[in-house]
Amino acid sequence: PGDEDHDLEISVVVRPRTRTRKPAMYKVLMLNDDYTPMEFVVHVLERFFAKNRDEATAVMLQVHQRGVGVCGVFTYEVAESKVTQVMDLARQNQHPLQCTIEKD
Ligand code: TYC
Repeated sequence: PGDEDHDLEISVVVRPRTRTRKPAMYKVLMLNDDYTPMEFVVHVLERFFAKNRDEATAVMLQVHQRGVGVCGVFTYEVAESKVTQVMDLARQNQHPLQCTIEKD
């Protein structure tokens, strides 16, 4: 007699995630062209990719000689923001500099 709710409880067993996912990472690539001054590319690498003068020069020369180089690796939103900042500054200075994103 009386309350019998106590044996009607429903158990739900939730399997824990195997692991916490790391975010997908994306490379920001700088592309060579025949017109953008080397000094401007070095400036961009220092300003937006936290490179010192030597690191920036090495990446710029890699792009100049091989056609493409890696500026850095970031989450998608950060990578996209870097590309926008580079392209905006290049456009303001009327340089044809291009950079792009590639999944790491
Ligand atoms: N090739 C350019 C020049 O000779 C220099 C340059 C380097 C341009 C890297 C773009 O991403 C670049 N002035």
